[in-house]
Amino acid sequence: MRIDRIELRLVRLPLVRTFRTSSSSKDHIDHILVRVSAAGGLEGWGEAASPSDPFYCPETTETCWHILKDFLAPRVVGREWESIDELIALFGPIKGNQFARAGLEMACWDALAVRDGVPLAKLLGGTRSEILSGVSLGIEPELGPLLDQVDRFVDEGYRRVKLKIAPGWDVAVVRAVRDRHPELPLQVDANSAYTLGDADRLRALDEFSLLLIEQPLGHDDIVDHARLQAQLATPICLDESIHSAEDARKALDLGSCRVINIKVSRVGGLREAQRVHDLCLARGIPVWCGGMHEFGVGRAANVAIASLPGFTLPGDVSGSDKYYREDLVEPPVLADRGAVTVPTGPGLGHRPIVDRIARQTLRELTIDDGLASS
Ligand code: OSB
Ligand code: MG
Repeated sequence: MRIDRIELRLVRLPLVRTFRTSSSSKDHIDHILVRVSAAGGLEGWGEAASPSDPFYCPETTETCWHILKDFLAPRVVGREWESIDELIALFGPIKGNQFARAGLEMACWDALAVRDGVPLAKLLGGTRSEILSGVSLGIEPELGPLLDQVDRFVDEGYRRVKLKIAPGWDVAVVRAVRDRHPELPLQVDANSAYTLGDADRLRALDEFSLLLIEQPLGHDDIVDHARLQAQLATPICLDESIHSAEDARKALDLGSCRVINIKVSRVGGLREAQRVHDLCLARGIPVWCGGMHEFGVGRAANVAIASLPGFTLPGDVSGSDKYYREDLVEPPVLADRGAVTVPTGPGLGHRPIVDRIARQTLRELTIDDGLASS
């Protein structure tokens, strides 16, 4: 395979509802779509799903643009590779910048799968025909609107609910949801808002039979998480701290978590996501697919990876109507009673709607033979 041209597009979509976490608030999402082209009209699509601000992780939309434009794309354009591992080898000494890598790698996986006429899920080793999906609900100004959303998504059949928490929006909120839905599979996500000094407060969550507590402590920590896990009955799940299968191994060896949230973009792509999955499967650690409010392209990749056998917990890959009035792919990714069908067509299995993407594009750039042009 040889990619002759890489197109980057900064695309904006308004969210149907403002989304607040312990560290940020958003009413629209800017992601970079990556389109790779090869001989014979072959193409592939990817999505660099970085937040626009460095409040979840150090990367931003602009760092992704920079790394894609100046380092990743020029190393790939015009070069021959056969397997994804050979493609990744072209990235060479570039460190970190997982969201940027994931965007380009995803487009190359899609191109490979389309060329070979196989669904991306199959190429990745997926075994499921549908994935189980939950919803992630942001912090609200008041309890009422949160409870209304919980009721609505439970009615729609979503398989579990995740509540964003922060100091001051935690025990009472979880109690209110649990009182209303005693049997609901429920979990919480702190996005690094606590410290070890808050262990008593976090232990107070043990009485609500939560599936897990996601990333209570520092975004880059696995040591204090091990100390905290030893004091909690509820399993800790790591998100922000895990950027690779090596990180996952170390966290599991230390006892820092009992569950891992696999995000394709946070670990730098589908290949590394497979590796984290394989490690966890071998060690009996349940995983689930996290999300970054992906548009249809990245969402389709999430569906594909979540079809692997170790994804035994419902993920954050909800139907795109939870986020966007109109998505950018056809058919849209939809959940039916909390299940999303894994497509059987070649590649991502959801076709990008090019004119809609063009309408939502804020900036675009083409890289061919190593040179950028707007
Ligand atoms: O921590 O999982 C997170 C969204 C943006 C940044 C971080 C996170 C999230 C979510 C929403 O929880 C996941 C989704 O519905 O796509
Ligand atoms: Mg999280």
